[in-house]
Amino acid sequence: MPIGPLDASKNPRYAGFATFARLPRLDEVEHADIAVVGVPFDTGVSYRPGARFGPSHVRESSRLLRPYNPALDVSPFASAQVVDAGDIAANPFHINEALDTVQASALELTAGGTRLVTIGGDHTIALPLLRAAAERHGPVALVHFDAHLDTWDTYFGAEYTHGTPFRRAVEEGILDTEALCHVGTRGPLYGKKDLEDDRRFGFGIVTSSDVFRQGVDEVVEKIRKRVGNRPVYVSVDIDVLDPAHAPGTGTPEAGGLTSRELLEILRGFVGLNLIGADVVEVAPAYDHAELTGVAASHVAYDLVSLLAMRHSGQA
Ligand SMILES: [Mn+2]
Repeated sequence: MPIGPLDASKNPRYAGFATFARLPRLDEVEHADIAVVGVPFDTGVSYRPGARFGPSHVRESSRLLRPYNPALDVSPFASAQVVDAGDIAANPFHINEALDTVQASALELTAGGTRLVTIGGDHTIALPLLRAAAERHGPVALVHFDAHLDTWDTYFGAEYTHGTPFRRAVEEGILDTEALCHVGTRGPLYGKKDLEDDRRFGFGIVTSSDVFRQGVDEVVEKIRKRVGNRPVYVSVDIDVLDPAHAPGTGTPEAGGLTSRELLEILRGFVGLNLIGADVVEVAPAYDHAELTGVAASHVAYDLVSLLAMRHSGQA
């Protein structure tokens, strides 16, 4: 039997250590099927800093998550051993070294078949996480929720930033270019070439406007068709949400998804061959009333639920 979260009838939810959803730590179990791990790193940001405080904020905002997920009809913490694996100690002064550390740690954590849901940290960390995923599964499909494309080339000549991870990933051959999709993009770009480059890399785009105009079901259908049964990695930049739903982030753009739309799309992924996921760019200094933290913790909870369903043969 998996060790579950602290019993809320005996330990008040606001008391005790803030592990994700009050789950046990990795060192308290013999084997983890699914681990939530933090990467407190924001050296790759181009605008507002602060996502290094994301993991602790999301954990603190996750205290109210309960053990049964009615939307997916699963008790994720009973269907799989889920743990909090703490934080990966990424060097804040050397981006390349930080990327290597994240990749090595992800490989170490997944050595026994453990699936990861990573809490960022800025979006730079998706690159080493995808490198680790590709080492395990070969080039992976990617569903990328974000206000931005994150396929730009360089900033100030720097190749590894939070605006460039997916261009690097395509260049490195770690993505399955038949099955790439951005969801929720919007806002001004530098020029049309941004979109042309992105298309050349193989990405399909479901814009924020498409989600509004076509609706969740049609969008889910499109994504599922593109991904098929390939191993798929889901990367969620919390700025995919409208600033009304997630003000606590580094590069906010108006006109984003509601947290309801995002959760509903994710719930449409039941049965996909999900192999890992991240939720990034939560920057608590700009948050209010835990809006962003709560949204991110619920997104992570649904991702954990999808992995738990997959693990236990419920999907
Ligand atoms: Mn991003």
